[in-house]
Amino acid sequence: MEVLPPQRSEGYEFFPGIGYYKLHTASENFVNASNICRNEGAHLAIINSEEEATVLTKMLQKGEYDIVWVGFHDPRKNRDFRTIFGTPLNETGFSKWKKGQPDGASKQFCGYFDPEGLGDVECEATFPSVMNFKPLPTLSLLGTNYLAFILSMM
Ligand SMILES: [Ca+2]
Repeated sequence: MEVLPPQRSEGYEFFPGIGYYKLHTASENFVNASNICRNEGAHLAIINSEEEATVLTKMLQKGEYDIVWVGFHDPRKNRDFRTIFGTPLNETGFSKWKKGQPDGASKQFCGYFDPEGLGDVECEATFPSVMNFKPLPTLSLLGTNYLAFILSMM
């Protein structure tokens, strides 16, 4: 059986059962942050559960950051928030808006996360970002410990 671990760049932390995350600390606008993630074989984090939101909160608190880009936006500028892969936000498993958000009807089309929830903001704003990739399904059959072992050997 051929095992191909996902691409991995430096600095990703593994959270068992959830995935690999990295806090990209340099502030970028949404498009640049998204491209930087893609170049690392990852994507802006898409939060699928409270547990995953907790992971992001921990990462922010460790770095003492308030706000990060995550992988959702309003691509048609009509308040139909979707992930960067096109899934409606309310189907992701985590769509808890921060109190008062979203509030940027005519000008805030990109999505952020902070420990109080999700928000919309101008895409030209610059923030750190959380990059994520999840173990490939074929590899998860082998168990996450095995995958972590493979990656630790790279
Ligand atoms: Ca807002």
